[in-house]
Amino acid sequence: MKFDVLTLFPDMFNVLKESIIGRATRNKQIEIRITNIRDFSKDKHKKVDDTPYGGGAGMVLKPDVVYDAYVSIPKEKSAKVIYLSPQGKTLNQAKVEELAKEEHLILLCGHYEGIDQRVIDTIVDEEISIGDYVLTGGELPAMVLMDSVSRYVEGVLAKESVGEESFSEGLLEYPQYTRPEVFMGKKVPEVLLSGHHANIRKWRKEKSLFNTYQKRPELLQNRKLSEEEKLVIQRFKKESKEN
Ligand code: 4GO
Repeated sequence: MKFDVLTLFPDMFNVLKESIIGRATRNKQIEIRITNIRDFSKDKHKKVDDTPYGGGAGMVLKPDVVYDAYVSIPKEKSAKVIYLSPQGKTLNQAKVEELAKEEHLILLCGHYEGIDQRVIDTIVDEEISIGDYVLTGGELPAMVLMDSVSRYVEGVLAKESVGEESFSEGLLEYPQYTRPEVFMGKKVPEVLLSGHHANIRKWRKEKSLFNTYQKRPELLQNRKLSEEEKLVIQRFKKESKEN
């Protein structure tokens, strides 16, 4: 997976040198290249923005500077250009999986009041938002997107850890425990010490369903439930009425 980022704040992306994404970059499983939009200013003062036509507060990124930065990126026709913006479709796990199928993503990060609409209309294939709130720039959303997508790239995570976690089946994660066996008087659930793999699978599945039912019931609405899952949820409902 190749990521290109267009930004005015390249140093913000140093975050991605840490941990799993840093390792994936060094292992060449993913490639992250950062282009500083300011390098494409034609101005002797390296100006990249200007006041908005029609008036109003703040500054707008100039279309020609953003366009020249975009053109400088070596790319195939298949490269997909994403603008991180509150106006975009909200990123979720299904969207992450879809983006992971791409070979090359170009992430455009705005700042200030945004980018001249004409260059957005010219180069952007898709607008994506990481949630319904406004940020000072598209850099954090771009990093969120790269992190979530990179998890699906072959070799970035240990085998099997991709499919098993929260949302992979449209459900929340089951609780995890590690040593010590007793912590502040609380014991690890007995079944996890039993070595009985079928029972452990069943317990985890029920905990996933219960977590989802309790914390994010709307996720169950958007998911096809098996007959067995429906029965388990019926039981939760009955138990919650009894207590
Ligand atoms: C993206 C960009 C929020 C998001 C942004 C989001 N705020 N929710 N701000 O994903 C153009 C100038 C957009 C600042 C940018």
